Amino acid sequence: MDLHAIRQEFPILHQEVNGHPLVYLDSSATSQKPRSVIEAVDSYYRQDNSNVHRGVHTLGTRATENYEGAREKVRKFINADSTKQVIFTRGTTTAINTVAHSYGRANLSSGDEIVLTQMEHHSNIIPWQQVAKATGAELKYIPLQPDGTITLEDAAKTITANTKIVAISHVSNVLGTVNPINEVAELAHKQDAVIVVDGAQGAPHMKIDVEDLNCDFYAFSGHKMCAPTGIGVLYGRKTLLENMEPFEFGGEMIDFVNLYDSTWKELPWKFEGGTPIIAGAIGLGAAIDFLNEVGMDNITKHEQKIVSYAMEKFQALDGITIFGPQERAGLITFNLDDVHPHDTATVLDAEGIAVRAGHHCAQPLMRWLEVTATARASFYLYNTEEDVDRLVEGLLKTKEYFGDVF
Ligand code: 7TS
Repeated sequence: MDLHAIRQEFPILHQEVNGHPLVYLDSSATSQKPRSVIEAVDSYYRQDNSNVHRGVHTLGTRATENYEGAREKVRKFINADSTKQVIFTRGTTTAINTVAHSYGRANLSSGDEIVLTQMEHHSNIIPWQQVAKATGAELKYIPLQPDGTITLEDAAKTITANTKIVAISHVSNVLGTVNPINEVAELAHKQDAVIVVDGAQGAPHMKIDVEDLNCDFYAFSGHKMCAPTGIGVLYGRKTLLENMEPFEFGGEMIDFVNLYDSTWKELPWKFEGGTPIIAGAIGLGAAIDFLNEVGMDNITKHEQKIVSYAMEKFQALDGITIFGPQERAGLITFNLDDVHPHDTATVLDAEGIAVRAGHHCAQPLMRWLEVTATARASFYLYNTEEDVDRLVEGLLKTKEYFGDVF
């Protein structure tokens, strides 16, 4: 599929915002959805809507087949051994909380260490803070280099014999840094620790092979990879998942319930208490079909082309600070001198250009960068070089406008 054909699949892109054709540069927050995903959700509700794993009626059977079919698509997409290792969650946040709660609380005690990096999203910090408070474990952070990367020397120093869990983002949502997961996994395993990967900004943008990455847990969100909101995935090693207690208790996840005690279903269902996110999972299945049709390697290549083009244009501008390394995933976080990022985003919005401004749910990283907020443009498979040109024009207008003020 060429770029024009890809863009045709996204109805939302073909509209004017504030009198200008929309330029959507906020896919790291949430991606847009192709027609096939919208139609899969629509078709489920029109034709198959029914609860899963219950009863024998035809709609229920269809819904169950579609829901479990989506799980198989996810399994293949990340190259997991078995669908037992694919747990549907509400998103990355719920997936990490599941590990922190079910694995962390059972396996940590005073004197143990949880190792994070200084670039983590709040969703990969706060669950660990809470577990540390509950168990007496300690948090440690792998420091950042001036360009926002980590070194393996620092990682090796921070991960010690006391480390039980290493939790690290695959790709930073602020810096665009791609972390060396494989090497960090090796360091963690050498110390008998497990590695939990926050893949929220990884899975949408590159081919994921959980075997190759050698990770113990991998968490990601559907809504950042063309699927609906409210669906995500926790992948885990089978032996680890088997030994973990469920995080939520209730319907769907039980085997036998007695008055004073109960037993759980086998994997993956013991972690899916309550009526699951059926339409969301089906939408995620359709999103994976779409991404596979385009090809994950093609998506990575395209984003690299767009981000390199944007970096070149940005670096030619005066009075701009770019955060993060030169080699990066498809996003640029930046600030214009003397302009608050919210003002930048507001002027751009008036031009029909959507970028994000704020702390990007990474307040500790903002403090490390010595800013309170930044602007961020993030790219996906549907963005074009013309989008970047429009952004740069918008930034020049912003500077012109605020130049009178300062
Ligand atoms: N981890 C990372 C690295 C993220 O970028 C995000 C969301 C999350 C975890 C949480 O994902 P959720 O789907 O559970 O909310 N990041 C962003 C962002 O950068 N702007 O808005 C949301």
